[in-house]
Formats: sequence, structure tokens, C-alpha cells
Amino acid sequence: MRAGAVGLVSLLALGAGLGACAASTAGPETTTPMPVPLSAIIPAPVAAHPDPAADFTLDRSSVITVSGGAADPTAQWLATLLRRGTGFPLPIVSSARQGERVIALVAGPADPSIGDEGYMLSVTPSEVVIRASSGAGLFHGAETLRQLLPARIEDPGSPGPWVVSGGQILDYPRYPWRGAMLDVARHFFSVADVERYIDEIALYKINVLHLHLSDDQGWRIAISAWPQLATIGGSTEVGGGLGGYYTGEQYQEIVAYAASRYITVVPEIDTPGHVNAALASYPELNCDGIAPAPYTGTDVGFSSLCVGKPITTQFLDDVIGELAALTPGAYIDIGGDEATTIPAPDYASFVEQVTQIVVKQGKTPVGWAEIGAATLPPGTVVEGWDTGHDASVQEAAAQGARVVLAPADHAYLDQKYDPETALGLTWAGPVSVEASYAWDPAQYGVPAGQVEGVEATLFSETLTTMSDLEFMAFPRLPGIAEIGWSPPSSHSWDAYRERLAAQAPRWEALGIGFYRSPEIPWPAG
Ligand code: TNX
Repeated sequence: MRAGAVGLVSLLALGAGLGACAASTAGPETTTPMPVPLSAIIPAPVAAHPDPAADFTLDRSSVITVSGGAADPTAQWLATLLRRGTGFPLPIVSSARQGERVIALVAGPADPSIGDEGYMLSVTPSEVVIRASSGAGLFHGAETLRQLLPARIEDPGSPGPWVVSGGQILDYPRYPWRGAMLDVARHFFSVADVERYIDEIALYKINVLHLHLSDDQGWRIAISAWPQLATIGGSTEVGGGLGGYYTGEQYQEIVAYAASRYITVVPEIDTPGHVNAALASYPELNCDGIAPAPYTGTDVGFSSLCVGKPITTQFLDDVIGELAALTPGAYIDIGGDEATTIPAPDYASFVEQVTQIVVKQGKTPVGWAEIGAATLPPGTVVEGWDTGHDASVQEAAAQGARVVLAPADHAYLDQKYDPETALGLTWAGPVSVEASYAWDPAQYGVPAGQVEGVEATLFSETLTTMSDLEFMAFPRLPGIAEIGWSPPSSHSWDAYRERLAAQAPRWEALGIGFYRSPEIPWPAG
């Protein structure tokens, strides 16, 4: 699914100001702030055509109309957000009465260039129309409208006026996979925390939540045939805290919450390495039949499943089978990184076995770059991490795998911003805000048609609370989201840092404790 640029030429020509800076205040004769320019949103839109004579003002008598069933969930979501912020009733109706100002969500035929995730947004004095061919497109359009409203829309019962800049946006993603990986294994995060993170990444049109559900320090998903994985494997975390795990129902709640934001959960069970929590839970999974002690440190690369032992196959069948049954999305991630304790041929045969188990369950395998050393089923998605230029990414690409790029020196949100950052690791960093934005997935030697997208990873060895996650993700995550969504022609650090600065009041209103990096010209306040 790659959307073309058909029909965009005139809009692009008129869309001067793309990447322009954020709202400024009007002249001294008035205190009414200028509305957010159409081109100020993150990710930058494909094309924006401002019409200063066509601003729209949301008022107490405004209504939301829906047309096409796919519009209903987004209408509900948008109504909740706007009612809370404005205090207006904003009923959802099938058609507006004469003179009512309207936000119209229209699911149906749209410009073919927008593909299945794009949207068109048109703002005139009487209506805001968001049109898309899918629910996902409408949702992305609604997130755009949210950014076009003043940041105080995030605060309950705020005063107006609620002015949206006039004009048109036509917008669609560069890549189909715009991911955020969250490590709930090194430290456990509650369902509420994960749902909050889902809302935060949805703001920037991320559409994949890769959940790192198991590692040496913790196993975080209950598996009915292997209950001790959760009760023993889930009972620890880095630093010796209590850990935790999701029941199947809780995991499904996360998956459903993500789906309501058009985000697909990709669950990862890391194998054959990164398995101390599983080995500690069941002695029989170990080659010598002896369970190791739970692990609460931060080393990597010391544990492995016992390749070739029949019970290992049983374990994989049961775990992947149950996870597949709980997961409506197309993907199961089998990890595959840093398996340094087993010989290369054993590693390759293991990866071939485990990816076939995923295929047998009707899912598409995903794994870290190292799995490129094995023969992979068609369609496999490989995630390039390290620097992204490593040989295994090329090996995977050469066999036709689709590649998601998460180069650690740009996309690892667990790395310190600078040497002074209190949280975070250092092995690939520091990763400044500028570094997180200064890369292009097209420059990693992977054939263009095989670059599936990007991912911002958040490993949690040093992160214990939701505020820690937010401090590391913001302000870097929006840059990676923009690299995954926006056309390369809009890429400009100077313009981007102005747009990023303008996000700060919204994060403050949402209670997101972001890092006030000195690289960004934050507004005073
Ligand atoms: C490398 S990224 C790892 C993880 C660590 C991470 C810390 C990858 C595939 N493996 O096990 O948590 O570095 O940055």
C-alpha cells in the first residue's frame, strides 16, 4: 500500500508555507490569538492550502455529522474530546439544520491518492469536513483537527474562542508501519499506563504498538498451559521490584483500546535469547533441567531456550498459539535478538522453526534484524535496530523481507538526550532531539519497496514510571512519527523545531512531563 501523488500538483503549488512556524499573536489592536496554521501540525501534512478568509469557529450550537458507518467511532471519540474541552453539547446527528456550524465526518470515496490511511480536511466558515475512505483515515483527520484547535481544548471546560484556520489539507502516510515499541518486561507498566501511552502516540498518527512482553527480567502475559510464566516469571523486574503481568483479558483490553485509536498491537515474545524469566519459571525448559534464579539486572545475551529439546517446541506451540488467539492483528513478533550463547546453525534452525509456528497460526512473523541470518517465510517483517546498517538487515532484505527501521542512534528513545540526562542508557547515544529527526529510512540500503516503515523503541531498563516514559518519549517520538508519515520534501530541522515547540502547551495541558531540551525554542510560560 503506497499512496501516489496523483492530483496533488495544484494543491502543492498552492500550499506554500508547509513547515512554516507555529501560531503567533495578532497585532496590538486585538488579543485574539491567530489560529494554528494548517501547516503547523506534526507530522507535517502532504499538502496544505490555507485560506485566511475561511476560518471556522466552533460554537455552542455546533453539531457533528456522520456519514458512512466507519465514521461512527471517530465521531464518538471526537465528540468526547471536544465536549470536555469546550463544555458545548456537540450532538452527533445525521444531518445539520440550517445555520448550524458543522464538523462533518464522511467515510466514503475520496481522492485515490490518500490510500487507506489518508484523509482530506476542508475548513470553511460553515463547516469542517473530514473525508476518508476508511475509519483509520478519519481518525487521523480528527487528530489533525485536534492539533488545529488551541491547546486549551485539552483542558476541561476551557473558554473559547475555538477558531480553526480556513483552507484544505490533503494528507496520507509515506510508510504503512509507524511503530512505537514499549518494553513492559524490564519494568512492568499497568494497563492504564499503556492506554495512556496509546493516546499519546495516536496524537502523532503512530499506527503500531509493538509490545515487548517478555525478557530475562520478566514475563508479562498469562499463558494458560504454562501458568508459572506469569506467576513466577512475572514476579520480578529490573531492580527487584514486584513486576506484574497481564491476564488474557487485560491484554485484550489493551488491544481493543489500541484498535479504537486505529493502532495494531504487535506482541513480542523474545526468543531464543532474553528468556531467563521463562527458564526460571519451568526447570524443564532448561537443557540441564535446572531453573536459574530470577534475574533483576540489566545484562543482555546470557540466556537461551534449549534448541531441539521437544518441550521447547511444545512451549513455543502453546505460547504462540494462545497469543495468536488473543491477537486480532496480523503479526506475532518472535524477537530473535542477541542470542549469543548458541551456535549460529542452531540459531538459524530455531528461527526457521519458530517463524513456521507463527505462520501455522495464521500470522505474519516479525523479528529483530538478526533473524535475517535464517531462511524466512515470505512477508516476514524484520526490524533493523543497532545502527540499521548491519549486515543482517541486508541479508533479510535480500530474501525479500519487509524492513522496519529503528536505528538505535536515532530512534532509541531509551538513550540519554545528552550525557547529563538522569535517565536512559548510553550505548547508542546520546540521541538528541535533532538526532531523532535527522535520518531518512530511504538511506539504509533497503530496496524502496521493502521499507515498511519506522519504529521508535522505548526499552525500560532505567524507566520505572509513566513520567519516566513520557520524559524519554517527548519530545523525540513526534520526530520519528513525522519521518514515518511526512514526505521527505517537508523535512527541515529549522521548521520542525518551531512546530515542535508549539506542541508544548498541549503536552502541558495533557500532563505530559516532557524534556525541555535546550535544542527547541519552547514558548515562554
Ligand atoms: C538492545 S534492541 C536490545 C535490548 C536492550 C536495548 C537497550 C534489541 C533488539 N536488543 O535488549 O534493552 O538494547 O537499548
